Amino acid sequence: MVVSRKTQVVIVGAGPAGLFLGHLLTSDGIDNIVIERRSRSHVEARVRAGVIEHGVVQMLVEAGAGERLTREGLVHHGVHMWFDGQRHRIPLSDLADGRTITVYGQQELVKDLIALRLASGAPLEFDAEVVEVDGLTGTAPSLVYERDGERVRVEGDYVAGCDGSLGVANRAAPIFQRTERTYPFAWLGIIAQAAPANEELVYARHPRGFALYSMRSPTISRLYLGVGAHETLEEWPDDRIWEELHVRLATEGSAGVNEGPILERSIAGLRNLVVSPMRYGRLMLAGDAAHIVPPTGAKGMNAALSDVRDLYRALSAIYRDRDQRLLDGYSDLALERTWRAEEFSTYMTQMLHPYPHDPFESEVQLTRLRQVFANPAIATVLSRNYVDLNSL
Ligand code: FAS
Ligand code: PHB
Repeated sequence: MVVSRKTQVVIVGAGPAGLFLGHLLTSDGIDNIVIERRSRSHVEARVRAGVIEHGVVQMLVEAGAGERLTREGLVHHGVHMWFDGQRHRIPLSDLADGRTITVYGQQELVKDLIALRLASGAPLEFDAEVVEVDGLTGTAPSLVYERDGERVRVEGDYVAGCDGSLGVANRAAPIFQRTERTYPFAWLGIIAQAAPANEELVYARHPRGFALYSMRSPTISRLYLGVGAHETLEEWPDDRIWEELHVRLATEGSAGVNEGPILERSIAGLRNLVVSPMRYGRLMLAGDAAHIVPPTGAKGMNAALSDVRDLYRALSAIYRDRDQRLLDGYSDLALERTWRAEEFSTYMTQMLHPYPHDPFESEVQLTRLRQVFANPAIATVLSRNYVDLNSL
C-alpha cells in the first residue's frame, strides 16, 4: 500500500548538504522534506570533515546555523607542512586578506542542523531509503521511500539529490556523465582521546608516507596516515598506528604525537569524481552526489555547502519571483567551482603523498612542495584556495 505526501522541494539525504538546504528553504517559508536512509544516531556519529572555510563559516552564521560553531570551533590562521625533516608554516591569514579556517567536526555541524530542523517542525524522515525517482522531466517529480516495509510516494515541484556518491540521485538520469580518478593510497583516520600536540594542522610528507595531525577540540585529536589503497584496519593494530605516526610526524623541534585511547578509526580510499551536468529536469545534484575530492585539500563539505547556497538561491528566485534564470545557470556555476576544488585537492594530494613506485613523480612533487616555501606567490595562491575557494 503506497501512502502519498506532497511538498514543494523533496531533499534526499541528511548529510551537511541536505540538512543545510532544508534549513535555508524552511527559513524562507518554502515547504520541503528531508529523507535519510540511516538512523539519526548513525548520521550524527559519522566522523568525516573537520575544516570549514572562511566564507562557509560566514554563510552558516548568517543563516542562523553557526551559533555553536562560532562558540566551539577552533579558528586557525596558519597550517604546517613538514617535509625534508623540516617544519614549514604557511601564514594563511597573512596571505589571504585575514581569512581563517575553522576546525569543527562535520558530525557537530550535522547535529546542529538536525536540532534546528526538529525545532522548526519541518519533516525529517530517518531510516527511510529512497528507492525510486520518477517524473523528472515533468512538472511534478516524485520519489518513493521505504521504511519498515511501508512504501511512501512523495511528490514535489523539485528534487534535490543530496545523497552522496553512492545514493540514487546521480544514477537517476542517463545524461549524468562520471569523470573519475583513483589513487594508490587511502587514509587511515583515527579520533583519539589525547590533547593535540600542535596549535595548528600539520600535513606531513615523509618518505614512509603521508600523515595529518588535526584535531576536534583541545582534548580530542584527529590523525590520519596514508596507507596502501587495499590495506585494512585489521593490518593496523593500535601500536603500529602510533609507531607510524611518531615516525612520520617526527621532525626537528616537533612536539611529537600525544597518544591516547582510540575512540574511532576508519579507512577511506582517495578518489576524484565529477558528475555532470548537475541537473536533469527537476532534479538537481549537490555535494558528494555530484563530486568527490580527496580530503587533502579539505574541500568536500565546503563545496557541498557552497552548492546548496547556490541551489537555495535558485529555488528561492523561482518561488519568490517566478525567475528561472538562476536555476538554469546552477549546473554551470556549481561545476566551475567543483573543478577548482578538484584541481586544488589533486594538487595537494599529489604534492603531499610520496609515490614509492614512481621516483620521478615523487621528486617532481617534492620539488613542487619546496616551491611553496621558496616562492611567496605560490604560497599565496595555496592559502587563498585553502581558506576560501569561493573568494577567488
Ligand atoms: P553525505 O555523504 O555526507 O550525506 C549523504 C546522505 O545521503 C547520507 O547520510 C546517506 O546515508 C544518505 N543517502 C544515501 N543514499 C540514500 C537514499 N537512497 N535514500 C535516503 N538517503 C540516502 N570535507 C571537507 O570539506 N573537509 C574535510 O576535512 C574532509 N575530511 C574528510 C575525511 C574523510 C575521511 C571523508 C570520507 C570525507 C571528508 N570530507 C571532508 C568530505 C566529506 O565531508 C563530504 O564532502 C561530505 O560528507 C559531503 O556531504 P553531503 O554531500 O551532504 O553527503
Ligand atoms: C580533519 O580534521 O578531519 C581534516 C583536516 C584537513 C583535511 C582533511 C581532514 O585536509
